Amino acid sequence: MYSGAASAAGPPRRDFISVSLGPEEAVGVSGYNNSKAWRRRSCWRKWKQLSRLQRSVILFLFAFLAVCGVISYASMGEAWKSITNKSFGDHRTEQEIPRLKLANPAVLPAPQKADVNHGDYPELSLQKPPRPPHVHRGPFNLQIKAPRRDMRLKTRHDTVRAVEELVEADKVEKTEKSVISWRGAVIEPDQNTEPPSSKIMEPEKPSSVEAEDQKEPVPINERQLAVIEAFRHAWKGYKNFAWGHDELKPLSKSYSEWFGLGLTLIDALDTLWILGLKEEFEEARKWVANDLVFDKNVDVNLFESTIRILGGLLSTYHLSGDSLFLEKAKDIGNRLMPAFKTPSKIPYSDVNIGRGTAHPPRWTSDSTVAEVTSIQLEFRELSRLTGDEKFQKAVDEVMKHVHTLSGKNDGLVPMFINTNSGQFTHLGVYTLGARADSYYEYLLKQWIQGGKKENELLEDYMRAIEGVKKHLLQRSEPKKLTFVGELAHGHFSAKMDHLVCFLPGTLALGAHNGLAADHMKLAETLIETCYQMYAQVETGLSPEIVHFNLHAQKGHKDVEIKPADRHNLLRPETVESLFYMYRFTGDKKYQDWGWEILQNFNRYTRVPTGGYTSINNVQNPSNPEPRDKMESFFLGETLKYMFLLFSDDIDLINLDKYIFNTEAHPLPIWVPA
Ligand code: DMJ
Repeated sequence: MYSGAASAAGPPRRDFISVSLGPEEAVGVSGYNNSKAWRRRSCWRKWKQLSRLQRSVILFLFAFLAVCGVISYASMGEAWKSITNKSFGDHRTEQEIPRLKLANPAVLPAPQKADVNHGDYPELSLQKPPRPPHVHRGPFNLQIKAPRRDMRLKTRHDTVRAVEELVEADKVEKTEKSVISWRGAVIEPDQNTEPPSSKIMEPEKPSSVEAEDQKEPVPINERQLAVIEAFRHAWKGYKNFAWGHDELKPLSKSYSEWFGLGLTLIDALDTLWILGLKEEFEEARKWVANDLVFDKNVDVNLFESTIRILGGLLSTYHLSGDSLFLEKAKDIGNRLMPAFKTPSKIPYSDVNIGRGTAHPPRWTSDSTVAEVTSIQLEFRELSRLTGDEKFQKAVDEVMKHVHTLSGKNDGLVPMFINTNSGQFTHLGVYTLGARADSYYEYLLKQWIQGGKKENELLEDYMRAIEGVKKHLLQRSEPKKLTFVGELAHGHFSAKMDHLVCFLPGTLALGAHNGLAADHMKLAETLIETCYQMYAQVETGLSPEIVHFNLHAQKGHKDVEIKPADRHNLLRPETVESLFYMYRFTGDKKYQDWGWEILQNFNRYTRVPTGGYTSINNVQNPSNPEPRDKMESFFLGETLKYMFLLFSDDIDLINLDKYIFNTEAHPLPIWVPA
């Protein structure tokens, strides 16, 4: 336009550049010249030949494309950042992830996880069509998520193609749902389960046992009848001498108080229901309705009252559908909440449920690791039922915190944690027994309760079991029983608490839920050991603690018992594991072993006037030295697990629908298998 235009003011104005052809350039005029300079000038000439309007349109198009380019680059960058940061809802820092993966790879491979949240990156999938389901390259999110909101459909053809992509992507999504694999075991989390950390919107109804009621009832067998008889006998003692109090003292025909909250009665409620003792249940219900009062100036232990009282009330609510139990559960749940008001949010061990104050034990500001990590199933369920997320938030925070703590040894945790600093204390001692036991149990059980989605829990559980295998397993002489010992500052001790006998059952439950098959093998070996802890003892009852012989000595059995450890508190752990083993294998020897144990309880711990008692000496059949105390867990756990062990009805508390808390109170799995 400007070039060559005449001006009155002077010579014609030459805009931009003048084109004067030198000898070399001139070559190009007549013939083909592919030099850069020539091409540039030729383009320029063409450009100059365009009308002003044409040039404006082209410039506008360029500018528009440039803007589009910048926008899509920025959004891709964002999406990529979220993909790389997300890592399965992982709360670890970038630096921690490689460290965890590298930690002793031979022993502990990191779980391979694929895909988490398909829903976050809609625009990217427009650029890449979905791959066939078997192709696993790159982050799944990039490959399979179809666009949902930002899709711009311009033509009919575009629409059809996009719909096809959506259908295909949905197919892929279904096939490639979150998969965690661990040593060959593939675990497929349930896609319908809401992650438990998500906001709780609607209170839940009780899980119903109606479906189970609809099918033909499986008749109760002889052994189950024997359990009912034992339970009735125990109940008779409790009713006559300790009604409404915490524990029966069957010899002195009196009672002892711990919290003054009718502990045995509450612990036994769901057992009454499961055993079908309707009359007794109704009587107990009346007491709960009329006499159970939590507004009391009394210190209770957070863990014990959670697993026995809160757990017992929640499971009874689920089994019976009676809202009285939920109301009571809410009441105690709220009264326990002050325990979490600590500098670290690791709860104090004791709460005054009347005053709303909490404190650690007098001599320390530490809490026990098993205690603060074994209240989660109950508080999470309370949130689900009430729609109030505060309960779950408090206990989830504890788990998240413990997950990040240092001081573990290949997943094994120390026994104490400080409520001020939030750090483990008394480092270097590792056990699966007292003060640590149910930490491991609840890792697995929370994972199952929440629909197998909370990968940190699974990770910690799998790591811990590898830690057990690496540091705590040994074989005894002469029978070469595999047992779980303890580690204290690098020194192995061949000591095993009876409490550890929860482990075979937990391992079997994990294997049933898709975890490594070698967990089941280990469970089978360990339950044999737990059984031997009974069978090798004079009364056929296990002591509280055994020491295993590591070296063969003439006349010595595998199991040695120290005088201070030879008591039996009517504990449930071995029958609990027998129950799981029978459910998952159908091997009747587990029922037979349980039957032997029941008979020995009857022989050595039954008090003729009603009730059963702990004993001081399992090695003396002629005088087992009764202690005059029936622990509440004998009715809450031991007899309940016996009854379930002898049952051939897998729907009697179906393990794909319910998860037992550590006091044997069944709570629903949020999305049953
Ligand atoms: C119960 O209160 C629970 O099983 C707890 O986890 C461990 N101790 C007793 C039973 O032995």
